[in-house]
Amino acid sequence: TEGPPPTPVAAVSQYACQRRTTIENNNKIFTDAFEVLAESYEFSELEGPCLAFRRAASVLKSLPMAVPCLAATQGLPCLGEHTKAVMEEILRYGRAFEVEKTLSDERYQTLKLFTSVFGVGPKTAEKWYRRGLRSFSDILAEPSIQLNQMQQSGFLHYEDISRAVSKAEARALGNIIDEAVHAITPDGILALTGGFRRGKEFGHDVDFIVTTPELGMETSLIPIIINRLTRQGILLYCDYQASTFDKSKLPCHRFEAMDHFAKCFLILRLEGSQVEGGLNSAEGDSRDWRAVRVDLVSPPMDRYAFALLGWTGSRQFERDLRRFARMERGMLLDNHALYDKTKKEFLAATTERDIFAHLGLEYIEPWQRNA
Ligand code: DCP
Ligand code: MG
Repeated sequence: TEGPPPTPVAAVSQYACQRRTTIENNNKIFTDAFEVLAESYEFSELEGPCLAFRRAASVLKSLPMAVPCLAATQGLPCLGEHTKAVMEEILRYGRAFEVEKTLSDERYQTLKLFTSVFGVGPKTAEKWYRRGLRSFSDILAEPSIQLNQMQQSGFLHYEDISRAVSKAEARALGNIIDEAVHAITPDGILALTGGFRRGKEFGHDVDFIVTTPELGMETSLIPIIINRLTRQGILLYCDYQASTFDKSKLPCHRFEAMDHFAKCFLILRLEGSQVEGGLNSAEGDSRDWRAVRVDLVSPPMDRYAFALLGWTGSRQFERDLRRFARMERGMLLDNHALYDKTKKEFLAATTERDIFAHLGLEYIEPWQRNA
């Protein structure tokens, strides 16, 4: 008895850059669980299992429907024994023991709390935890702790900057930066990047690229913008990092968290009157302004496409672009350039499409990069 031939299902790639992942996540119950475990492993500096859970979460995010049973994960990449065991528990009981245990773990809770402060990374959080500190008041009452400028601002504006930034607020900030850029140079270029470029409704900050068509002119852009924001009285915090970009040292051989372009990490004061529909403020907060985190990066124009691709994210999408380039194409990609190791040459690009084409990848739209 011969049934109909099985319908061929397009295989899901192990690389996020060969999948289309919108903001619609049909497997949130699993991916939230995986992200808790990934973060917990990150706090313990166990990179292997951390990455495994991040990859598994990313694969499930790309699926057009919720996984109904473990059998449905047949043939999916990046799902190992451990991830499948967690999924099975969630399918059966609606939750997984290991995740529950992690969420109620004092160390996890404390490190999560401490790293939620702007300027506090896992290293600092761990150091404070080992000294027996467990709350913000513990930290602020400890005389031997010297907070740096960034952390002081992080605590000062904690309420505001830990609340999500809305799309309308991102748009209002875009107007402010756009005005500054064009007051400086009429042919200045401003582009929204990060999560909002991927179509997210909310973000933890707003990311922009600012540059000029004339090579070299972009280096003065951020300092002038900062000056202007200061005069407007809306600059609450500024960490400016001048460019350390050196063409002769291209490209970096490993994934770097930071590139070498001029950039600044800001906290800006946003007025409610500037935001269509008003501020996303806490209930009972009668202020007509809020503090928001904004990042600006300023690559030279001939690096624009690489910077845009690198700052649009998501992080997992970026990781897999670089991994794909290295493993499948013998190429090195970072936020500055693409290098072909076989041909021993740099591959130029003026658009993101050029970079995908050099890599032999189908173009993935920004809103499909929510891996
Ligand atoms: N980025 C990266 N690796 C890092 C930091 C940043 O690849 N270590 C890139 C990818 C990110 C983008 O920069 O998408 C912006 O960084 P954000 O931390 O602002 O991340 P998102 O904008 O994606 O998310 P959020 O909504 O939390 O701001
Ligand atoms: Mg962002």
